[in-house]
Amino acid sequence: MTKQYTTDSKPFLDTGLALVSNLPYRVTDMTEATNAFGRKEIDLALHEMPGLSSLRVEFGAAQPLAGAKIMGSLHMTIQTAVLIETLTYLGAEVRWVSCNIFSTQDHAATAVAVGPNGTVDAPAGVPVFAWKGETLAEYWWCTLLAVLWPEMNLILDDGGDATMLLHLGAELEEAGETADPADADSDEHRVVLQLLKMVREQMGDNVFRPLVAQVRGVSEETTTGVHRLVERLAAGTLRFPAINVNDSVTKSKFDNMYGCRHSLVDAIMRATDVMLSGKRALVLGFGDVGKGSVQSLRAQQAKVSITEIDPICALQACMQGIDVVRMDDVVSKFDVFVTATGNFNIITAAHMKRMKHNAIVCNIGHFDNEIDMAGLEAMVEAGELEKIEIKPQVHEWRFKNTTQGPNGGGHSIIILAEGRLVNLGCATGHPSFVMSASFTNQTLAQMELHANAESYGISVTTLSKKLDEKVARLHLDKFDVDLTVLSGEQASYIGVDQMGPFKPEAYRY
Ligand code: NAD
Ligand code: 3DD
Repeated sequence: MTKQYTTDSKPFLDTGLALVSNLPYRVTDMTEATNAFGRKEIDLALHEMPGLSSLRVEFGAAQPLAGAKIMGSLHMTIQTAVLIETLTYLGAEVRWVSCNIFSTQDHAATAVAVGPNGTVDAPAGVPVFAWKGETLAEYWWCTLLAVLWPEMNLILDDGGDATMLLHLGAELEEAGETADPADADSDEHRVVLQLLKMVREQMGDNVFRPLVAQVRGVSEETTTGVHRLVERLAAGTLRFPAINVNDSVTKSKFDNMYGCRHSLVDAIMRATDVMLSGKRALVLGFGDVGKGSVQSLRAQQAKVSITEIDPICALQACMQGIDVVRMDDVVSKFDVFVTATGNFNIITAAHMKRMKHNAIVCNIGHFDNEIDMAGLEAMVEAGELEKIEIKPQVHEWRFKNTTQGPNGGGHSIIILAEGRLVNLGCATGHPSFVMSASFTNQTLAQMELHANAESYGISVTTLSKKLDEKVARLHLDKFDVDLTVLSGEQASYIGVDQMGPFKPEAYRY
């Protein structure tokens, strides 16, 4: 039973939402029509997610996640709904939020809250706190509500926001300090500090330490989240073991690459209807996501170049006939810009001042700081720039003092999803099949943590290659694949077991 928190606490900032409450869920639209739409799409998605459906068949009877209480912070999409209902099918209790203010598909959130056997009048699903178009204050209110779960013992994270909130809260309590919003270095950081300050004022100074102490481990979905975990591990501040799901080959070499290949142009087309053929497109960063993004744009016959810092990735681009350029040299000549670095300040306000009229700017990396949105907001404050909403998640930013616009006047640029990941802000993200591979890894990681977390110590590890190959096998049947089977002699000749693993740990696919 969830501990009864006070429900008369003051609202958090301008959300109108009591800081702590016993709300069983909060979604935008609890109606029959929305629930039916969500449920239908979940059913369709499951057919395209063979890895998850196979795990349900293989492990359903054994209930391997019985006793697991999983708090999830991952884009609340139809595909995530199938993941959630796989975790509960295997015995887990789950509470869920999205990890991005624009990525929730509201019909997915509604259907998850109602559940397969509930109704909108008597929801019997999973506590979910997510809706498309959350403010930052609402986003962090949702995340707090999901972690204020004393029984929580596992986390499933995407980008590390849930892990960060728990760690920061516990660190402040241990230091006997109250968060000071004046210490913030960004609008979002300020909201987090205001949240922590209000928790301290309304709930005391021993809220996060017990919660962290309960958490046995976290499985992390994405590159940037893994980077934050590795940073904490190196600093000696990580408080529970982590499984790095991103670096399962069947995650990052599929989701990050082929998922973005599908969903990048889907998002740009839905947002702008601009013809990409023949346009000059610049993808900044040529890692897994950048490679998929280049393929996505090239498939539309755009003329694609990249920027890179890494000579190996740059050489890979050259081998594919892709120009490697510097942003400063080309910014005034290109039509479309896509950041995919996981780094920050990749496209600055100064860059955007120099862009062509109506250049399209978007980010497919995890956080919005790849594009200097704060710098643009400052220019709006200073009266140098006007922000005009064309439609939700599509804005014209009109410069007042430039001359490359119509009739020598100010030019505009079109920024998608306010610099947040464009494929989930302006479209529905990756399709089900590729997310099935990612989420099969997530489910296996949660099962592993639930069974053996204490054996890991404080660490950041990946799943075994045997499990990675299992995930691949679970998806091959969709393609009528006939794998060749090694003979015993061949297996010993190349030094592998007949049924795998077929590659050494260091193999790069
Ligand atoms: P990656 O590390 O494989 O690739 C990032 C690349 O950017 C690297 O090659 C790096 O050398 C390069 N880079 C870093 N700083 C740069 C700079 N200043 N200029 C040019 N290049 C630079 O990471 P990835 O797996 O491709 O992920 C990239 C980002 O996308 C991460 O934030 C990740 O979390 C996110 N991601 C998003 C989605 C999505 O659906 N939108 C899916 C998976 C991952
Ligand atoms: N991501 C992309 N499409 C998604 C979808 N349809 N549902 C949930 C999450 C989705 C983001 C993932 O690629 C995540 O693994 C990441 O960001 O790495």
